[in-house]
Amino acid sequence: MKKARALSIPRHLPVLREVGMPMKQQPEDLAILGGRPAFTDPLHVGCPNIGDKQRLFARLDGMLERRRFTNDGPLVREFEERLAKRLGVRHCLAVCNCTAGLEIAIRAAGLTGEVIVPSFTFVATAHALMWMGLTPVFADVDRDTHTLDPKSVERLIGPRTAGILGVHLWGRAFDADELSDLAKRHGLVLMFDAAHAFGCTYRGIPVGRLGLATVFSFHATKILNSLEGGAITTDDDDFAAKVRLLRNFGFAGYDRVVSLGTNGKMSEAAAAMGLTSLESFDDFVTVNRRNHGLYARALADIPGVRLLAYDGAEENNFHYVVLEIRAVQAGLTRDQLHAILWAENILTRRYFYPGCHRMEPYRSIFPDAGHELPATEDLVCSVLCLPTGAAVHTGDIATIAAIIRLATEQSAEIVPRLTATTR
Ligand code: T4K
Repeated sequence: MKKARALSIPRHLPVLREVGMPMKQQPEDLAILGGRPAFTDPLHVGCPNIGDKQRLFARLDGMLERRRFTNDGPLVREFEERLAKRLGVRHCLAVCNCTAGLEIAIRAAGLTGEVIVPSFTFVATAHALMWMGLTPVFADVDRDTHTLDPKSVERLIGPRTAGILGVHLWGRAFDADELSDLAKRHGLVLMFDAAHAFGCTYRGIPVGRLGLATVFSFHATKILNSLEGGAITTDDDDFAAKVRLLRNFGFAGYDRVVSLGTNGKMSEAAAAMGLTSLESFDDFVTVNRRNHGLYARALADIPGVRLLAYDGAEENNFHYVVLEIRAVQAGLTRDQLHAILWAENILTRRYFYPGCHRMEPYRSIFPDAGHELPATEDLVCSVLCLPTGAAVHTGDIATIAAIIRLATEQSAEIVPRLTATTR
C-alpha cells in the first residue's frame, strides 16, 4: 500500500490553545482593547504550503550535480509535462511568474487597443495590459460570485476593444460560456488570468482549457507554488510557438533571433519546488477544504458575516477563505473587524481594496470609473480574506471564529471604544 506522505505543517503557537487560556468572552479580552493577543506568531493569509522537503532536496541536489540551472532544463520540462497532463491541455509553458506570463500571452495574442478586465482583481492583471501598451477597461463583477459580469462587459465593448481578460477570482471559475459567446459575437480574443485557480474546474472542464490561453501563478502564496513562477496553457499550436519564442528573447536556435522577446523563463530551482508542490497538491486541497468547512460551520449564524461558498458541483482548491462583512447587520465595518483581528496577530487581508480603478495610474486616467462599478465599489469595502492553508490548525480556526463572533455580538460596546483611526 502506498504510504501517505505527511504534510509539512509549520507550528504556530496560538496562546489560547497552548496555555489553555479560555476563549475570549468579553470586549476587554480583545487585544485592541488591551487584552493579550490570541496568537504569539502572526497568522498570515498566504503562508506558503511546503510539500515533501526530502523530495525537494533530492531534486535540488540533482540540479546541482547536473549544473543545469535554467534555460529549458529537465526539471522545467518535467513540470510542464505533468501540468499539461493534469490539466488536459496540449501546451503548458512555464514562466518566471504570472505577471510576466500575462504580458507574454497578451503579446503573443497580438492584442492592441483596449482589453476589458475586472477592476476587482490583483493589480497585476491590469498592469500587465498597461505594460504591454494596451488600455485596460474596467468592467464590474457579479456581486455574488465576485467574477466578471458579462452584462457589464458587453456595455463596454467598442471599436477599440481587442479582447477580454477574465479572472477566475478566488479560484472560482465563472460563466465562461457567456463570455465566450460574447467574444465570438464581437470577434474578440478571450483569455484568462487563473492566478488563483489551479486545480479548479468549470462545468467539469479544468481551468486552463478555456479561451485562447490561461495564465496561472505559482507564487509562494498560491496553493501550488514554485517559489515564484507561473504557466501559460493553450490548445493552440501557433500561439504556443509564439509564447516559446517570446519567453526566451525570441531565440529560435543558438544564434537565430526571429522575434522580439523577453526573459520569462522559469528556473530549475523553481521547477524543483513546483514539482514537489504538485506531488502534495491533493493534500493541500484536503487541508483547505477542511479549513473552509470549519470556518463555514463556525461562522454560519453570525449576522452580517457571509462566507463565500464554492460550487459543490465543481472541483475547487478552496485556497481563499473570503468573507463579506455587512456593517449594518454585523454592527461593525469590515475595516473595524480587520483592525480587531490584526491586533490579535490574525493578519487578514483586504483583497482587492481599493480596486484597480482607484490605484495609479488608472485612477488618474479613469477618474470616474467607479460610477460604472457599483458591485466592485461595494466589495472592495466589504471583503476580508482569512488565513488558511497547511500552516493553519483547526484550533486556530475556532479561535478566529470566536473572536469574529465576540466582535460582532458585542459591537455596540466595542465600536465606540475603538480609536478614531480604526473607526
Ligand atoms: N493575477 C491575480 C489575480 C493575482 O492574484 C496575482 C497575484 C497575479 C495575477 C500575479 O501573480 P504573480 O506575478 O505574483 O505570480 C500576494 C502575492 O504576492 C501575489 O502573487 C498574489 N496575486 C496576491 C493575491 O497576494 P501581496 O502583496 O499580498 O503579498 P505579501 O508579500 O503581502 O504576501 C501575503 C502574505 O503571505 C504575507 O502577509 C506573508 C505571507 N508570506 C508571503 C510570502 C511571499 C509568507 O508567509 N511567505 C512568503 O514567502 O501579494
